[in-house]
Amino acid sequence: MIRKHRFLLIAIVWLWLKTYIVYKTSFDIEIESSLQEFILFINPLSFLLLVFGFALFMKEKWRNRYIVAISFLVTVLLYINVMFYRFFNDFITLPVLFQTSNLGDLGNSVFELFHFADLLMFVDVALFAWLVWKKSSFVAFERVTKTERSAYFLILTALVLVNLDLAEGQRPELLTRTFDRKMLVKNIGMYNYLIYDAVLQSKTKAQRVLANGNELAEIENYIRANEKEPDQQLFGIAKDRNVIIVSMESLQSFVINNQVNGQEITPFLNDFIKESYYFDHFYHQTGQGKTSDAEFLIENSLYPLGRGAVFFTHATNEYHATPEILKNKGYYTAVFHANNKSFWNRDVMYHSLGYDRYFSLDDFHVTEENSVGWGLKDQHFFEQSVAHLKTLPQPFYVKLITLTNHFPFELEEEDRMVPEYTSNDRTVNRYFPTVRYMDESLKMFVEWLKKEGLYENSVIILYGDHYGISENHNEAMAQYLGKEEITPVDHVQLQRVPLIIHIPGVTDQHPKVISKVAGQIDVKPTLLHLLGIDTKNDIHFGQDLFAQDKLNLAILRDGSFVTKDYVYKDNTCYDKKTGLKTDNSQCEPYAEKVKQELDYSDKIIYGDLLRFYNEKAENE
Ligand code: GP9
Ligand code: MN
Repeated sequence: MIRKHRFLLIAIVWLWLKTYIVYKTSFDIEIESSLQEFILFINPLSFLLLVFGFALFMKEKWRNRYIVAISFLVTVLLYINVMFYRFFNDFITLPVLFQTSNLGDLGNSVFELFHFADLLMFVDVALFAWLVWKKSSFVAFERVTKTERSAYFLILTALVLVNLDLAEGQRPELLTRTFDRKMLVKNIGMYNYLIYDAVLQSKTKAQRVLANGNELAEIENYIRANEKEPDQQLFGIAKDRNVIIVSMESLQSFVINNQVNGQEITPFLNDFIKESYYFDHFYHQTGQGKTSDAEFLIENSLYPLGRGAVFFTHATNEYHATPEILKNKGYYTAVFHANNKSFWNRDVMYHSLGYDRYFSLDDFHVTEENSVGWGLKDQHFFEQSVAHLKTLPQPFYVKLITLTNHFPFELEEEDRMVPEYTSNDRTVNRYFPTVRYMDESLKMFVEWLKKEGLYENSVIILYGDHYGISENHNEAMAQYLGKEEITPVDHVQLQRVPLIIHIPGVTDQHPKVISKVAGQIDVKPTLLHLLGIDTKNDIHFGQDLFAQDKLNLAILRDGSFVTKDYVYKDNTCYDKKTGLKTDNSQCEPYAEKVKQELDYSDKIIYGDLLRFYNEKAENE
């Protein structure tokens, strides 16, 4: 019998082993016990048995071709995941897999991410094809009996059940709590995860149809109870001013007031902070949608999704974002970003957020000389943006998105103002000169604003969008920070990004460093209050950063959270000061709230609940 199905068995067993080898070599999957290792080992098998199993219903000629085709497709899937993981340090999900326009635009980065050894992954498929083509005796087979077929699928079913049972034992509620993708992949496997994801996706679609306005009422109650009174002195202090928001690509807080080889990394920002409100315990809360998630947080004060990029999955929802609110107050709203307009589905999403105009790639003059890495260099980007800005009706609300400080942090010699760092990690080394370059570009931007008379009557908000250095680079980061290792607490602390609020005539008189624990979710109500706009009927999860009793809390999208004294990550509570594990009861008071808040936010997005809110607002 083994002989009879030799080719099929070889293909299954080999792809199984290959997947396991790739798990161990290309992904960083933490294993804590031999049982976990065993689960990891068996988890690719059920999916492979399923997809290869269809071969048992085919005639010889088709059957062997089918085996080769499936080997190829599974390998492609595996490989896409490897590439994706190298870049995002995460496993791919269906919404992201199908936004091929984005994967195509990765361009140079893909090239960076490609290793020659990757080709080895496809050698076996070529060998299988050769066997089918040349060695028909080796791949020959006899008719499959009904009993054999039944036995095969029985084994498959048993395997799925055993796998699920073991996984559930490791992690109760595994399949209902979706935002820990690593945990899922570790337990049910990368392939099954995609099936799981597909089921979720269709559930998502159904959720919108089934949702009704009543759910919003409960959420509104929560939000009203959560709300804090704005600081009366600051409420309306920037009334009718222009708003200029800059998304600073991959900028983390650890470079602020810090040096590389004895030189300041962000001299401009360090000075600018001295004339601004600077938030030094401000966290990014993004998920897979990276820059776009940050934009989503800042302008909606809703959480992005645990899977996929909300800019892609729910771009046609009803939102009540800052640009729309300001537009209704007579502002002109525009966004500037020198990339393909469809990247992150921005062209569709910006419409839903209430933007009048999107200045994208086509609106900029981009040449070989003025580009590097992902495109137009920041300095040129700002220069050309200011030329457009001059022509806009005022007051305006604008958002500018920088690009040069993006992985793989490419920069020409002439633009390098600080040396690379020296470690054996090229990514970390190259991060510093590109940050320095962005800093210089920001300096020029502010100068140009002054020159064009656009500075005095504006509020300028600068924020870091998300981390630039992923945990794949912990070793070099530990070296840079002078630590032995990056602990879980260090890791969470590294998710801090700068937030700077600059109000000419106000913050230069009374600058302040504010150390409340906060996050991107808090920007929307804060800004609206500065502009003197009431938010008593607005749906938002953030709290005014200047409110006296603003909670010390930042909820990260993977379910981790930070309070004044504690960090909660992977079901463990840590003492922030010592970095050591502490009793879970310390984090307990927040844990329920965190879960609730993420859940409410997801409900709004999946159910497209703000469409009911808008109806209500119109009826008022
Ligand atoms: C792409 C730019 C970078 O337009 O915003 O995106 P990221 O990879 O950081 O999300
Ligand atoms: Mn980004």
